[in-house]
Amino acid sequence: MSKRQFLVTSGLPYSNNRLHVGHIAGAYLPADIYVRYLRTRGDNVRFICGSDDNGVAALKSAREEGISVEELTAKYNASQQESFKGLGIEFDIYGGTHQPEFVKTHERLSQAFFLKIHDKGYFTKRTTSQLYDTEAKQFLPDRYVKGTCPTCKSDGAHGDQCENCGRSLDQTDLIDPVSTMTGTSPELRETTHWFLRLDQLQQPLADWLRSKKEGAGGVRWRDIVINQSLGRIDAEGLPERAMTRDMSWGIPVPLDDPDAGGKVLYVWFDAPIGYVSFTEELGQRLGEGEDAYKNWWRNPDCKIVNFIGEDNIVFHAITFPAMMLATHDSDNVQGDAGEFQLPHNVVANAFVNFKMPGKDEEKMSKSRGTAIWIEDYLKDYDPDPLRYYLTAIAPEQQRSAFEFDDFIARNNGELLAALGNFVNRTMTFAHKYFDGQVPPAGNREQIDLDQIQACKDVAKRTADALEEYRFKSAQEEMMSLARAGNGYFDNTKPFQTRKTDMEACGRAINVCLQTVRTLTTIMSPFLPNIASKCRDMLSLADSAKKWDTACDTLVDGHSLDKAQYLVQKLDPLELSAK
Ligand code: B3M
Ligand code: ZN
Repeated sequence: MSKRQFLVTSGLPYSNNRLHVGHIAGAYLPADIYVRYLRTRGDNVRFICGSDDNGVAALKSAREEGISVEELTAKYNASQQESFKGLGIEFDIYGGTHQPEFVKTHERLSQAFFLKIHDKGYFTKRTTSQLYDTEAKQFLPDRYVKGTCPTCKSDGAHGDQCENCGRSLDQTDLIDPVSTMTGTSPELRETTHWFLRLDQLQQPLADWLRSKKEGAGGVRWRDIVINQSLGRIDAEGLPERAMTRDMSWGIPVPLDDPDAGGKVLYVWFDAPIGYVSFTEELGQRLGEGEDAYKNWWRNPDCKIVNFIGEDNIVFHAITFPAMMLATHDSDNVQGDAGEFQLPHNVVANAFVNFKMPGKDEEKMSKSRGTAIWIEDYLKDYDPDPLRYYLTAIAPEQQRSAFEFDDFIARNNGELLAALGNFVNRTMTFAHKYFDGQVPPAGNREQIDLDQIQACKDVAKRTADALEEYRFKSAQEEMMSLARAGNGYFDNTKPFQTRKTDMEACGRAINVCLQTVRTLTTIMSPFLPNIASKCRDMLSLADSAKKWDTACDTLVDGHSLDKAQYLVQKLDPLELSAK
Protein backbone atom coordinates (compact mmCIF):
# COMPACT_ATOMS: atom_id res chain seq x y z
CA MET A 1 0.00 0.00 0.00
CA SER A 2 1.45 3.37 -0.88
CA LYS A 3 1.90 6.01 1.75
CA ARG A 4 -1.20 8.07 2.48
CA GLN A 5 -1.59 11.38 4.30
CA PHE A 6 -4.05 11.90 7.17
CA LEU A 7 -4.82 14.65 9.61
CA VAL A 8 -6.75 13.17 12.51
CA THR A 9 -8.44 15.33 15.13
CA SER A 10 -10.29 14.60 18.34
CA GLY A 11 -12.94 17.01 19.65
CA LEU A 12 -11.38 19.64 21.87
CA PRO A 13 -12.48 19.04 25.46
CA TYR A 14 -13.70 22.06 27.39
CA SER A 15 -11.06 23.00 29.90
CA ASN A 16 -13.45 23.37 32.78
CA ASN A 17 -13.47 19.77 33.88
CA ARG A 18 -11.55 16.53 34.15
CA LEU A 19 -12.02 13.71 31.67
CA HIS A 20 -14.17 10.68 32.34
CA VAL A 21 -14.52 7.35 30.56
CA GLY A 22 -17.41 8.62 28.44
CA HIS A 23 -15.22 11.29 26.87
CA ILE A 24 -12.50 8.75 26.16
CA ALA A 25 -14.84 6.24 24.51
CA GLY A 26 -16.34 8.93 22.31
CA ALA A 27 -13.68 11.04 20.71
CA TYR A 28 -10.22 9.99 21.91
CA LEU A 29 -9.65 6.27 22.15
CA PRO A 30 -11.03 5.39 18.70
CA ALA A 31 -8.96 8.22 17.22
CA ASP A 32 -5.84 6.96 18.97
CA ILE A 33 -6.47 3.41 17.73
CA TYR A 34 -6.94 4.72 14.21
CA VAL A 35 -3.78 6.82 14.33
CA ARG A 36 -1.73 3.99 15.77
CA TYR A 37 -3.03 1.73 13.03
CA LEU A 38 -2.21 4.25 10.27
CA ARG A 39 1.29 4.60 11.68
CA THR A 40 1.81 0.84 11.58
CA ARG A 41 0.91 1.09 7.90
CA GLY A 42 3.57 3.72 7.38
CA ASP A 43 1.11 6.50 6.53
CA ASN A 44 1.97 10.12 7.09
CA VAL A 45 -0.25 11.14 10.01
CA ARG A 46 -0.69 14.06 12.34
CA PHE A 47 -2.90 13.69 15.38
CA ILE A 48 -4.22 16.98 16.70
CA CYS A 49 -6.04 17.94 19.87
CA GLY A 50 -6.07 20.52 22.65
CA SER A 51 -8.44 22.17 25.05
CA ASP A 52 -11.41 24.34 24.19
CA ASP A 53 -10.75 27.23 26.53
CA ASN A 54 -13.06 29.98 25.36
CA GLY A 55 -16.75 30.42 25.89
CA VAL A 56 -19.00 30.91 28.81
CA ALA A 57 -18.60 27.43 30.32
CA ALA A 58 -15.07 28.28 31.44
CA LEU A 59 -16.22 31.60 32.89
CA LYS A 60 -18.95 29.92 34.85
CA SER A 61 -16.61 27.27 36.27
CA ALA A 62 -13.95 29.84 37.14
CA ARG A 63 -16.55 31.74 39.07
CA GLU A 64 -17.61 28.58 40.91
CA GLU A 65 -14.03 27.59 41.74
CA GLY A 66 -13.08 31.12 42.74
CA ILE A 67 -10.07 31.32 40.41
CA SER A 68 -9.33 33.27 37.25
CA VAL A 69 -10.43 31.82 33.95
CA GLU A 70 -6.78 31.67 32.85
CA GLU A 71 -5.89 29.60 35.92
CA LEU A 72 -8.90 27.40 35.46
CA THR A 73 -8.23 26.56 31.82
CA ALA A 74 -4.52 26.01 32.46
CA LYS A 75 -5.34 23.67 35.32
CA TYR A 76 -7.74 21.50 33.34
CA ASN A 77 -5.61 21.56 30.22
CA ALA A 78 -2.83 20.04 32.35
CA SER A 79 -5.18 17.53 33.94
CA GLN A 80 -6.46 16.43 30.53
CA GLN A 81 -2.92 15.94 29.27
CA GLU A 82 -2.16 13.72 32.26
CA SER A 83 -5.22 11.59 31.62
CA PHE A 84 -4.42 11.16 27.95
CA LYS A 85 -0.83 10.31 28.69
CA GLY A 86 -1.83 7.76 31.29
CA LEU A 87 -4.08 6.01 28.80
CA GLY A 88 -1.48 6.02 26.05
CA ILE A 89 -3.44 8.44 23.88
CA GLU A 90 -0.62 10.16 22.07
CA PHE A 91 -1.33 13.34 20.17
CA ASP A 92 1.36 15.00 18.12
CA ILE A 93 0.36 18.21 19.76
CA TYR A 94 -1.97 19.13 22.59
CA GLY A 95 -2.83 22.79 22.29
CA GLY A 96 -5.45 24.99 23.88
CA THR A 97 -7.41 27.81 22.29
CA HIS A 98 -6.42 30.20 25.06
CA GLN A 99 -3.25 28.61 26.43
CA PRO A 100 -0.33 31.07 26.48
CA GLU A 101 1.77 29.22 23.88
CA PHE A 102 -1.12 28.83 21.48
CA VAL A 103 -3.39 31.79 21.78
CA LYS A 104 -1.43 34.09 19.45
CA THR A 105 -1.49 31.73 16.49
CA HIS A 106 -5.04 30.73 17.30
CA GLU A 107 -6.20 34.31 17.42
CA ARG A 108 -4.44 35.16 14.16
CA LEU A 109 -5.98 32.27 12.25
CA SER A 110 -9.44 32.60 13.80
CA GLN A 111 -9.62 36.29 13.03
CA ALA A 112 -8.35 35.76 9.49
CA PHE A 113 -11.01 33.09 9.03
CA PHE A 114 -13.71 35.44 10.27
CA LEU A 115 -12.53 38.27 8.05
CA LYS A 116 -12.43 36.04 5.02
CA ILE A 117 -16.06 35.05 5.52
CA HIS A 118 -16.90 38.68 6.14
CA ASP A 119 -15.22 39.72 2.88
CA LYS A 120 -17.03 37.05 0.96
CA GLY A 121 -20.34 38.40 2.20
CA TYR A 122 -21.49 35.43 4.23
CA PHE A 123 -22.33 37.36 7.39
CA THR A 124 -25.36 39.52 8.09
CA LYS A 125 -25.08 42.05 10.84
CA ARG A 126 -28.28 42.12 12.83
CA THR A 127 -29.64 43.62 16.05
CA THR A 128 -31.83 41.40 18.22
CA SER A 129 -33.11 41.23 21.78
CA GLN A 130 -31.44 38.83 24.16
CA LEU A 131 -31.61 37.97 27.81
CA TYR A 132 -29.08 39.84 29.92
CA ASP A 133 -27.98 38.88 33.44
CA THR A 134 -27.48 42.14 35.28
CA GLU A 135 -25.60 40.49 38.13
CA ALA A 136 -23.13 38.55 35.97
CA LYS A 137 -23.12 41.59 33.66
CA GLN A 138 -23.47 39.55 30.54
CA PHE A 139 -25.84 38.29 27.90
CA LEU A 140 -26.90 34.73 28.51
CA PRO A 141 -26.12 31.92 26.13
CA ASP A 142 -29.06 29.59 25.53
CA ARG A 143 -27.96 26.86 27.86
CA TYR A 144 -27.57 29.25 30.76
CA VAL A 145 -31.23 30.18 30.77
CA LYS A 146 -34.02 28.01 32.07
CA GLY A 147 -37.72 28.66 32.20
CA THR A 148 -41.16 27.35 31.45
CA CYS A 149 -41.77 25.93 27.99
CA PRO A 150 -44.28 28.07 26.07
CA THR A 151 -45.69 24.94 24.38
CA CYS A 152 -45.96 22.17 26.95
CA LYS A 153 -45.65 24.41 30.01
CA SER A 154 -43.11 22.15 31.69
CA ASP A 155 -40.46 23.76 33.90
CA GLY A 156 -36.78 23.56 33.24
CA ALA A 157 -36.81 24.14 29.49
CA HIS A 158 -33.45 25.39 28.21
CA GLY A 159 -32.96 28.50 26.13
CA ASP A 160 -32.61 26.49 22.94
CA GLN A 161 -34.80 23.47 23.55
CA CYS A 162 -37.44 21.98 25.81
CA GLU A 163 -36.25 18.57 26.90
CA ASN A 164 -39.78 17.56 27.82
CA CYS A 165 -41.54 18.08 24.49
CA GLY A 166 -38.40 18.30 22.33
CA ARG A 167 -39.50 21.55 20.69
CA SER A 168 -36.66 23.87 19.73
CA LEU A 169 -37.10 27.35 21.12
CA ASP A 170 -35.76 30.82 21.11
CA GLN A 171 -34.56 31.91 24.55
CA THR A 172 -36.88 34.92 24.42
CA ASP A 173 -39.90 32.56 24.20
CA LEU A 174 -39.28 31.12 27.68
CA ILE A 175 -41.84 32.01 30.33
CA ASP A 176 -40.26 33.30 33.58
CA PRO A 177 -36.66 32.82 32.46
CA VAL A 178 -33.97 32.42 35.11
CA SER A 179 -30.23 32.73 34.66
CA THR A 180 -28.46 29.54 35.74
CA MET A 181 -25.31 31.59 36.28
CA THR A 182 -26.63 33.63 39.14
CA GLY A 183 -30.21 32.45 39.68
CA THR A 184 -31.55 35.93 38.95
CA SER A 185 -34.21 36.93 36.41
CA PRO A 186 -32.59 38.32 33.30
CA GLU A 187 -33.88 41.28 31.35
CA LEU A 188 -34.23 41.79 27.59
CA ARG A 189 -31.62 43.99 25.96
CA GLU A 190 -30.73 44.77 22.39
CA THR A 191 -27.45 43.63 20.95
CA THR A 192 -25.82 43.38 17.54
CA HIS A 193 -24.21 40.28 16.10
CA TRP A 194 -22.82 38.74 12.94
CA PHE A 195 -24.86 35.85 11.61
CA LEU A 196 -23.45 33.21 9.29
CA ARG A 197 -25.65 32.83 6.20
CA LEU A 198 -26.22 29.12 6.63
CA ASP A 199 -29.33 29.48 4.50
CA GLN A 200 -27.15 30.39 1.51
CA LEU A 201 -24.76 27.53 2.17
CA GLN A 202 -27.48 24.97 2.69
CA GLN A 203 -27.57 23.63 -0.86
CA PRO A 204 -23.85 22.91 -1.30
CA LEU A 205 -23.74 21.49 2.21
CA ALA A 206 -26.65 19.17 1.56
CA ASP A 207 -25.11 18.02 -1.74
CA TRP A 208 -21.82 17.32 -0.05
CA LEU A 209 -23.45 15.43 2.83
CA ARG A 210 -25.53 13.40 0.40
CA SER A 211 -22.34 12.38 -1.38
CA LYS A 212 -20.91 11.25 1.98
CA LYS A 213 -24.04 9.26 2.64
CA GLU A 214 -23.50 7.52 -0.67
CA GLY A 215 -19.88 6.76 0.07
CA ALA A 216 -18.02 9.44 -1.89
CA GLY A 217 -14.26 9.23 -1.47
CA GLY A 218 -14.55 5.57 -0.56
CA VAL A 219 -16.08 6.10 2.84
CA ARG A 220 -19.70 5.94 3.92
CA TRP A 221 -20.36 8.10 6.94
CA ARG A 222 -22.01 6.63 9.99
CA ASP A 223 -25.81 6.85 10.05
CA ILE A 224 -25.84 8.84 13.28
CA VAL A 225 -23.80 11.57 11.58
CA ILE A 226 -25.84 11.65 8.38
CA ASN A 227 -29.15 11.64 10.25
CA GLN A 228 -28.20 14.53 12.50
CA SER A 229 -26.79 16.63 9.66
CA LEU A 230 -28.43 15.90 6.33
CA GLY A 231 -31.57 14.71 8.12
CA ARG A 232 -31.78 18.01 9.91
CA ILE A 233 -31.23 20.09 6.79
CA ASP A 234 -33.89 18.13 4.94
CA ALA A 235 -36.36 18.43 7.81
CA GLU A 236 -35.89 22.01 9.00
CA GLY A 237 -33.51 23.84 6.69
CA LEU A 238 -30.74 25.97 8.08
CA PRO A 239 -31.42 29.33 9.69
CA GLU A 240 -28.67 31.92 10.04
CA ARG A 241 -26.63 31.57 13.23
CA ALA A 242 -24.88 34.25 15.26
CA MET A 243 -21.11 33.75 15.24
CA THR A 244 -20.28 36.47 17.77
CA ARG A 245 -21.04 36.92 21.46
CA ASP A 246 -21.06 39.68 24.05
CA MET A 247 -18.22 38.64 26.30
CA SER A 248 -14.71 39.60 27.20
CA TRP A 249 -13.23 36.07 27.33
CA GLY A 250 -12.46 34.71 23.89
CA ILE A 251 -11.11 35.85 20.55
CA PRO A 252 -12.02 39.51 19.87
CA VAL A 253 -14.16 40.20 16.81
CA PRO A 254 -11.63 41.68 14.37
CA LEU A 255 -13.83 44.34 12.80
CA ASP A 256 -13.30 48.02 12.71
CA ASP A 257 -16.89 48.69 13.69
CA PRO A 258 -18.14 50.33 16.90
CA ASP A 259 -20.74 47.55 17.23
CA ALA A 260 -17.95 44.97 17.45
CA GLY A 261 -16.51 46.48 20.63
CA GLY A 262 -16.52 44.14 23.63
CA LYS A 263 -17.49 41.15 21.49
CA VAL A 264 -15.76 37.89 20.85
CA LEU A 265 -16.14 35.09 18.35
CA TYR A 266 -18.69 32.46 19.33
CA VAL A 267 -16.80 29.60 20.98
CA TRP A 268 -18.10 27.15 18.39
CA PHE A 269 -16.67 29.42 15.70
CA ASP A 270 -13.15 29.55 17.07
CA ALA A 271 -12.93 26.03 18.58
CA PRO A 272 -12.82 24.04 15.32
CA ILE A 273 -10.28 26.53 13.99
CA GLY A 274 -8.23 25.24 16.92
CA TYR A 275 -7.63 22.13 14.84
CA VAL A 276 -6.05 24.37 12.21
CA SER A 277 -4.13 26.60 14.57
CA PHE A 278 -2.66 23.65 16.51
CA THR A 279 -1.64 22.08 13.20
CA GLU A 280 0.06 25.37 12.38
CA GLU A 281 1.77 25.52 15.77
CA LEU A 282 3.01 21.97 15.36
CA GLY A 283 4.37 22.79 11.91
CA GLN A 284 6.20 25.78 13.32
CA ARG A 285 7.70 23.70 16.11
CA LEU A 286 8.88 21.19 13.54
CA GLY A 287 10.54 24.02 11.63
CA GLU A 288 8.14 23.88 8.71
CA GLY A 289 7.59 27.63 8.83
CA GLU A 290 4.57 29.88 8.73
CA ASP A 291 1.53 28.51 6.91
CA ALA A 292 2.71 24.96 7.50
CA TYR A 293 -0.93 24.13 8.13
CA LYS A 294 -1.65 24.47 4.43
CA ASN A 295 0.08 21.22 3.63
CA TRP A 296 -2.67 19.56 5.66
CA TRP A 297 -5.67 21.80 5.36
CA ARG A 298 -5.36 22.81 1.74
CA ASN A 299 -3.80 19.74 0.30
CA PRO A 300 -6.35 17.58 -1.54
CA ASP A 301 -4.15 14.54 -0.98
CA CYS A 302 -4.56 14.84 2.77
CA LYS A 303 -7.58 13.20 4.34
CA ILE A 304 -9.01 14.99 7.37
CA VAL A 305 -10.80 12.79 9.87
CA ASN A 306 -12.63 14.27 12.87
CA PHE A 307 -13.47 12.05 15.83
CA ILE A 308 -16.20 13.43 18.07
CA GLY A 309 -18.98 12.64 20.53
CA GLU A 310 -22.58 12.61 19.32
CA ASP A 311 -23.38 16.01 20.81
CA ASN A 312 -20.85 17.63 18.49
CA ILE A 313 -22.19 16.30 15.20
CA VAL A 314 -24.03 19.40 14.06
CA PHE A 315 -20.96 21.57 14.53
CA HIS A 316 -18.64 19.23 12.66
CA ALA A 317 -20.96 18.15 9.89
CA ILE A 318 -22.75 21.46 9.35
CA THR A 319 -21.31 24.56 11.00
CA PHE A 320 -17.58 24.04 10.49
CA PRO A 321 -17.96 22.81 6.90
CA ALA A 322 -20.26 25.78 6.25
CA MET A 323 -17.58 28.10 7.61
CA MET A 324 -15.07 26.51 5.27
CA LEU A 325 -17.39 26.80 2.29
CA ALA A 326 -17.99 30.44 3.21
CA THR A 327 -14.33 31.22 2.58
CA HIS A 328 -14.92 30.56 -1.12
CA ASP A 329 -16.08 33.18 -3.57
CA SER A 330 -19.84 33.23 -3.51
CA ASP A 331 -20.06 32.21 -7.16
CA ASN A 332 -17.82 29.24 -6.50
CA VAL A 333 -19.27 27.85 -3.37
CA GLN A 334 -19.43 24.39 -4.87
CA GLY A 335 -15.72 24.55 -5.57
CA ASP A 336 -13.26 21.99 -4.30
CA ALA A 337 -10.61 22.40 -1.64
CA GLY A 338 -10.29 26.16 -1.97
CA GLU A 339 -9.18 27.70 1.29
CA PHE A 340 -9.81 24.64 3.39
CA GLN A 341 -10.45 21.04 2.93
CA LEU A 342 -13.74 19.54 4.01
CA PRO A 343 -13.43 16.46 6.21
CA HIS A 344 -13.02 13.07 4.62
CA ASN A 345 -14.92 11.59 7.54
CA VAL A 346 -16.61 12.76 10.72
CA VAL A 347 -16.62 9.77 13.04
CA ALA A 348 -19.07 10.23 15.88
CA ASN A 349 -19.84 7.95 18.78
CA ALA A 350 -22.94 7.92 20.93
CA PHE A 351 -22.70 8.46 24.69
CA VAL A 352 -21.55 5.90 27.18
CA ASN A 353 -23.91 5.80 30.13
CA PHE A 354 -23.16 4.53 33.60
CA LYS A 355 -24.87 1.51 35.13
CA MET A 356 -24.93 0.33 38.73
CA PRO A 357 -25.90 -3.28 39.41
CA GLY A 358 -29.66 -3.69 39.55
CA LYS A 359 -30.28 -0.10 38.49
CA ASP A 360 -31.16 1.59 35.22
CA GLU A 361 -28.54 3.17 33.03
CA GLU A 362 -27.96 6.84 33.64
CA LYS A 363 -26.01 9.60 32.00
CA MET A 364 -22.48 10.14 33.31
CA SER A 365 -22.72 13.12 35.53
CA LYS A 366 -20.39 14.93 37.84
CA SER A 367 -23.10 16.04 40.22
CA ARG A 368 -24.73 12.61 40.54
CA GLY A 369 -21.35 10.94 41.01
CA THR A 370 -21.92 8.67 38.03
CA ALA A 371 -18.72 9.47 36.19
CA ILE A 372 -15.55 7.43 36.30
CA TRP A 373 -12.69 9.89 36.17
CA ILE A 374 -9.58 8.85 34.31
CA GLU A 375 -7.28 10.28 36.96
CA ASP A 376 -8.94 8.09 39.57
CA TYR A 377 -8.94 4.99 37.43
CA LEU A 378 -5.24 5.34 36.65
CA LYS A 379 -4.30 5.48 40.32
CA ASP A 380 -5.23 1.83 40.66
CA TYR A 381 -5.23 0.18 37.28
CA ASP A 382 -3.34 -0.32 34.05
CA PRO A 383 -4.51 1.59 31.00
CA ASP A 384 -4.95 -1.31 28.59
CA PRO A 385 -7.83 -3.05 30.38
CA LEU A 386 -9.81 0.17 30.15
CA ARG A 387 -8.85 0.62 26.50
CA TYR A 388 -9.97 -2.93 25.90
CA TYR A 389 -13.26 -2.50 27.68
CA LEU A 390 -14.17 0.84 26.14
CA THR A 391 -13.55 -0.57 22.68
CA ALA A 392 -15.50 -3.72 23.51
CA ILE A 393 -18.53 -1.59 24.43
CA ALA A 394 -17.81 1.13 21.86
CA PRO A 395 -21.02 3.10 21.24
CA GLU A 396 -20.52 3.11 17.48
CA GLN A 397 -24.16 2.59 16.57
CA GLN A 398 -26.02 3.34 19.77
CA ARG A 399 -25.44 4.26 23.38
CA SER A 400 -23.82 1.71 25.63
CA ALA A 401 -23.15 1.55 29.35
CA PHE A 402 -20.09 1.28 31.54
CA GLU A 403 -20.73 -1.36 34.21
CA PHE A 404 -18.13 -2.25 36.78
CA ASP A 405 -19.12 -5.90 36.86
CA ASP A 406 -18.92 -6.11 33.13
CA PHE A 407 -15.54 -4.37 33.12
CA ILE A 408 -14.16 -6.94 35.56
CA ALA A 409 -15.83 -9.85 33.81
CA ARG A 410 -14.34 -8.87 30.47
CA ASN A 411 -10.92 -8.20 31.94
CA ASN A 412 -10.81 -11.58 33.65
CA GLY A 413 -12.84 -13.59 31.18
CA GLU A 414 -11.60 -12.16 27.87
CA LEU A 415 -8.44 -10.12 28.10
CA LEU A 416 -6.82 -12.36 30.68
CA ALA A 417 -8.44 -15.70 29.84
CA ALA A 418 -8.10 -15.47 26.08
CA LEU A 419 -5.17 -13.21 25.30
CA GLY A 420 -3.10 -13.16 28.49
CA ASN A 421 -3.28 -16.90 29.07
CA PHE A 422 -2.55 -17.84 25.51
CA VAL A 423 0.60 -15.75 25.39
CA ASN A 424 1.55 -16.88 28.85
CA ARG A 425 1.21 -20.62 28.29
CA THR A 426 3.05 -20.35 24.98
CA MET A 427 5.95 -18.47 26.54
CA THR A 428 6.07 -20.80 29.52
CA PHE A 429 6.42 -23.84 27.28
CA ALA A 430 9.04 -22.21 25.10
CA HIS A 431 11.15 -21.37 28.12
CA LYS A 432 10.58 -24.53 30.07
CA TYR A 433 11.02 -27.12 27.35
CA PHE A 434 12.83 -25.38 24.50
CA ASP A 435 15.47 -23.30 26.23
CA GLY A 436 13.75 -20.00 25.43
CA GLN A 437 14.13 -20.56 21.70
CA VAL A 438 11.65 -20.99 18.90
CA PRO A 439 11.44 -24.76 18.40
CA PRO A 440 11.72 -26.14 14.86
CA ALA A 441 8.62 -25.78 12.71
CA GLY A 442 9.16 -29.34 11.48
CA ASN A 443 6.73 -30.94 9.11
CA ARG A 444 3.52 -29.06 9.57
CA GLU A 445 0.25 -30.94 9.51
CA GLN A 446 -3.11 -29.60 8.39
CA ILE A 447 -4.06 -28.31 11.83
CA ASP A 448 -0.82 -26.33 11.97
CA LEU A 449 -1.26 -24.93 8.49
CA ASP A 450 -4.82 -23.91 9.31
CA GLN A 451 -3.66 -21.99 12.34
CA ILE A 452 -0.95 -20.21 10.32
CA GLN A 453 -3.59 -19.35 7.72
CA ALA A 454 -5.86 -18.03 10.49
CA CYS A 455 -3.13 -15.54 11.45
CA LYS A 456 -3.12 -14.15 7.92
CA ASP A 457 -6.89 -14.06 7.63
CA VAL A 458 -7.38 -12.33 10.95
CA ALA A 459 -4.68 -9.75 10.26
CA LYS A 460 -6.44 -8.92 7.02
CA ARG A 461 -9.92 -8.75 8.55
CA THR A 462 -8.67 -6.61 11.44
CA ALA A 463 -7.13 -4.17 9.00
CA ASP A 464 -10.28 -4.08 6.88
CA ALA A 465 -12.39 -3.24 9.91
CA LEU A 466 -9.98 -0.51 11.00
CA GLU A 467 -9.99 0.99 7.52
CA GLU A 468 -13.76 1.18 7.82
CA TYR A 469 -13.72 2.77 11.27
CA ARG A 470 -15.29 -0.34 12.84
CA PHE A 471 -13.11 -0.40 15.92
CA LYS A 472 -15.20 -2.72 17.98
CA SER A 473 -15.28 -5.44 15.33
CA ALA A 474 -11.60 -4.88 14.63
CA GLN A 475 -10.80 -5.65 18.25
CA GLU A 476 -13.13 -8.66 18.21
CA GLU A 477 -11.27 -9.96 15.16
CA MET A 478 -7.94 -9.57 16.93
CA MET A 479 -9.28 -11.38 19.99
CA SER A 480 -10.63 -14.17 17.84
CA LEU A 481 -7.04 -15.02 16.96
CA ALA A 482 -6.11 -15.33 20.63
CA ARG A 483 -9.09 -17.65 21.09
CA ALA A 484 -8.12 -19.64 18.04
CA GLY A 485 -4.63 -19.88 19.54
CA ASN A 486 -6.03 -21.35 22.74
CA GLY A 487 -8.15 -23.77 20.74
CA TYR A 488 -5.11 -24.85 18.78
CA PHE A 489 -3.10 -25.30 21.98
CA ASP A 490 -5.86 -27.43 23.51
CA ASN A 491 -6.20 -29.54 20.37
CA THR A 492 -2.53 -30.18 19.75
CA LYS A 493 -1.96 -30.86 23.47
CA PRO A 494 1.68 -29.88 23.89
CA PHE A 495 1.18 -30.59 27.60
CA GLN A 496 0.87 -34.28 26.65
CA THR A 497 3.23 -34.49 23.71
CA ARG A 498 6.05 -33.03 25.79
CA LYS A 499 6.15 -36.42 27.50
CA THR A 500 5.59 -38.54 24.42
CA ASP A 501 6.68 -36.72 21.27
CA MET A 502 8.98 -33.74 21.71
CA GLU A 503 8.97 -33.01 18.00
CA ALA A 504 5.19 -32.67 17.90
CA CYS A 505 5.32 -30.55 21.02
CA GLY A 506 7.88 -28.24 19.37
CA ARG A 507 5.82 -28.04 16.21
CA ALA A 508 2.80 -26.86 18.20
CA ILE A 509 4.75 -24.34 20.26
CA ASN A 510 6.30 -23.00 17.08
CA VAL A 511 2.83 -22.35 15.64
CA CYS A 512 1.69 -20.80 18.92
CA LEU A 513 4.69 -18.49 18.85
CA GLN A 514 3.90 -17.48 15.26
CA THR A 515 0.40 -16.69 16.46
CA VAL A 516 1.76 -14.56 19.30
CA ARG A 517 3.94 -12.85 16.70
CA THR A 518 0.91 -11.86 14.64
CA LEU A 519 -1.05 -10.82 17.70
CA THR A 520 1.80 -8.60 18.85
CA THR A 521 1.44 -6.39 15.80
CA ILE A 522 -2.30 -6.45 15.32
CA MET A 523 -3.10 -5.78 18.98
CA SER A 524 -0.82 -2.76 19.11
CA PRO A 525 -3.38 -0.11 18.09
CA PHE A 526 -5.76 -1.30 20.81
CA LEU A 527 -3.40 -2.41 23.59
CA PRO A 528 -0.12 -0.60 23.10
CA ASN A 529 1.36 -1.49 26.49
CA ILE A 530 0.62 -5.18 26.30
CA ALA A 531 1.87 -5.19 22.70
CA SER A 532 5.12 -3.62 23.74
CA LYS A 533 5.64 -6.31 26.40
CA CYS A 534 4.96 -8.95 23.77
CA ARG A 535 7.53 -7.37 21.46
CA ASP A 536 10.06 -7.55 24.27
CA MET A 537 9.23 -11.16 25.08
CA LEU A 538 9.66 -12.17 21.47
CA SER A 539 12.81 -10.00 21.25
CA LEU A 540 11.57 -8.20 18.21
CA ALA A 541 12.91 -4.96 16.83
CA ASP A 542 10.82 -1.82 16.68
CA SER A 543 10.18 -2.53 13.02
CA ALA A 544 7.88 -5.33 14.18
CA LYS A 545 5.34 -2.58 14.80
CA LYS A 546 4.70 -2.36 11.08
CA TRP A 547 1.47 -3.98 10.05
CA ASP A 548 3.05 -5.69 7.08
CA THR A 549 5.36 -7.64 9.36
CA ALA A 550 2.48 -9.15 11.35
CA CYS A 551 2.74 -12.51 9.62
CA ASP A 552 6.52 -12.60 9.35
CA THR A 553 7.94 -15.90 10.51
CA LEU A 554 9.88 -16.31 13.72
CA VAL A 555 12.72 -18.49 12.51
CA ASP A 556 13.69 -21.74 14.19
CA GLY A 557 16.10 -21.10 17.01
CA HIS A 558 15.19 -17.42 17.44
CA SER A 559 15.91 -16.50 21.08
CA LEU A 560 13.07 -15.23 23.20
CA ASP A 561 13.25 -12.88 26.12
CA LYS A 562 11.86 -13.71 29.53
CA ALA A 563 8.12 -14.00 30.05
CA GLN A 564 6.21 -11.14 31.64
CA TYR A 565 2.77 -10.88 33.12
CA LEU A 566 0.44 -9.19 30.69
CA VAL A 567 -2.95 -8.87 32.33
CA GLN A 568 -3.78 -8.76 36.00
CA LYS A 569 -6.77 -10.51 37.42
CA LEU A 570 -9.14 -7.99 38.96
CA ASP A 571 -11.02 -8.73 42.11
CA PRO A 572 -14.66 -7.61 41.96
CA LEU A 573 -14.84 -7.02 45.69
CA GLU A 574 -11.78 -4.89 45.81
CA LEU A 575 -13.05 -2.77 42.97
CA SER A 576 -16.53 -2.23 44.31
CA ALA A 577 -15.03 -1.09 47.61
CA LYS A 578 -13.42 1.90 45.86
N1 B3M B 1 -15.57 21.58 23.40
C1 B3M B 1 -17.60 20.28 23.02
C2 B3M B 1 -17.50 19.18 23.97
O1 B3M B 1 -16.51 18.95 24.65
C3 B3M B 1 -16.48 21.01 22.47
C4 B3M B 1 -15.83 20.37 21.30
C5 B3M B 1 -15.16 21.36 20.43
S1 B3M B 1 -14.49 20.59 19.04
C6 B3M B 1 -14.04 21.82 18.03
O2 B3M B 1 -18.52 18.52 24.01
ZN1 ZN C 1 -42.02 21.79 26.11
